[in-house]
Amino acid sequence: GIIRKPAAFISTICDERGQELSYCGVPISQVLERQLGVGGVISLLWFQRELPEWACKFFELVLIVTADHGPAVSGAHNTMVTARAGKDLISSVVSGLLTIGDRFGGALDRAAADFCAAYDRGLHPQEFVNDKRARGELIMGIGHRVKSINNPDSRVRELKAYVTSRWPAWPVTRYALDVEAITTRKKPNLILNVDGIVAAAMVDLFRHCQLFTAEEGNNYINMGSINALFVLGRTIGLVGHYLDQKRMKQPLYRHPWDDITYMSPLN
Ligand code: Q5B
Repeated sequence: GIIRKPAAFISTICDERGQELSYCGVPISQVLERQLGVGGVISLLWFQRELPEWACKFFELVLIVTADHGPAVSGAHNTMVTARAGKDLISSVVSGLLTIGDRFGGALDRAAADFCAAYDRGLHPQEFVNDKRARGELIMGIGHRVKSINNPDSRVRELKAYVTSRWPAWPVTRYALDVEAITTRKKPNLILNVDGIVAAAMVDLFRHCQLFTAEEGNNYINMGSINALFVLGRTIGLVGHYLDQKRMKQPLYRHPWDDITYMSPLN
């Protein structure tokens, strides 16, 4: 018989060959007819399964609240500077996306891994905080440059209200909130931030929606799927900042000299 050449790629999430495009086996007409929404599409294309409505709505809520946080944050700043240097949409958006990391918007996966590891080890939240301090490590998902218990982050409040009213169980979110109660006693801005609440909620989602094995849930955390929610959400805002600068025909940005301390090592 004919020996088929082994395929160069295996792909499991989308098939465009037939009459109708399908996302993880669900025809696109069904996706629309059943109003699965963007959350349902994330559920199919990222997690290869139809997650319950409360989970899909959560993805959409995360996209809405992370879409933008003003022009001053690292990502928006880079996008605006790049747009004003005359670059195209993709270059400008990518330059903003590349700032996402531990300090800005990219703390979700490590926060998820750390909160759930500490919870699973039965570490008291105070022991977890002490342990991090002893290692000289920051707690991922804790702390904000401008938000604090005196200036609460309404995004976190909305997400917390949704999770605590819709999740079948949310022990890791509870744990993260207990950590926040300790860290905010040290400094008022050491709140559970937007990265932290999404991270903890996603661990509880993986563990309690009854559609993932423990191994699958851990793999999704390790693969970076929780950071992906912030990346996708913030891309909406970065496109907005690019269009905003272009619309206003903003000139090349040059940082003012009086805002730079010039220091030579030789004098
Ligand atoms: N301290 C976020 O720092 C920030 C501590 C801590 C223990 C902590 C910092 C941090 C962990 C990573 C994280 C996501 C860099 C943040 C986001 C999206 C955003 C952004 C926006 C949006 C802020 C001052 C003192 C020091 C530190 C101690 C600080 N954080 N201790 N655990 N986590 N967090 N990132 O205010 O004794 O004085 O030396 O890295 O979760 O990115 O809107 O801006 O939507 O765009 O600059 O919301 O917390 O404070 O670093 O100068 O520290 O607090 O050890 O103690 P700050 P620092 P000491 S959400």
